[in-house]
Amino acid sequence: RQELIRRYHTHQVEANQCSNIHSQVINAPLEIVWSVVRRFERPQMYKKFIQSCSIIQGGGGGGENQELLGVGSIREVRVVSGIPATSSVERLEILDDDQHIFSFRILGGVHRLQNYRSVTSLHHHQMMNGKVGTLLLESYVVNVPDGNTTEETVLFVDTLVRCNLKSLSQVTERRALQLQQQAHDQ
Ligand code: A8S
Repeated sequence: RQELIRRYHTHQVEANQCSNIHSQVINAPLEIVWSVVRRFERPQMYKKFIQSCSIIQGGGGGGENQELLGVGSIREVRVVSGIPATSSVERLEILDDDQHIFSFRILGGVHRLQNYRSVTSLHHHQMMNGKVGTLLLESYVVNVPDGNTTEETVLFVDTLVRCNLKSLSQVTERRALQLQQQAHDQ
């Protein structure tokens, strides 16, 4: 695991860039969390600031199946109103179903986060109550925009990432409970 974390979450950070890593323990099986994280075409499943998403270029792995877009696919997301941004064009960089690693890069759009790249990895995690949950790690690198400090940029991005991870926890924990309930009812 440590080797994997070193490999995927160590970023080269240039002088005009900043970087950080977040962790989130989720009380849901890894398979459920992965089924949500891997859906490159549906970030709005848990990212509350994203209003809609469309694939502007499919690529790799999936063939005709929209659910299995591969590396190189490009999406355009529209951001909800009230945020100093309107859209973002993003490329799928890593989708590893064996090691549960997902990564995308921002190519353009109408916002200030140039050269944003993030990597998300999922790991099995023993919960306090003895159940198996998920440990999620998400790291990012991004340019510090002209006129902003590193601290401001990290604060801004961290706020968005934390919101996304909170929401991902809620969505997947709810889904895990539903599945448990269904199994129990049968
Ligand atoms: C993600 C992470 C981030 C998304 C940011 C940081 C963004 O979608 C929002 C505001 C911006 O200013 C930039 O995993 C951008 O999506 C909510 C439009 C890219």
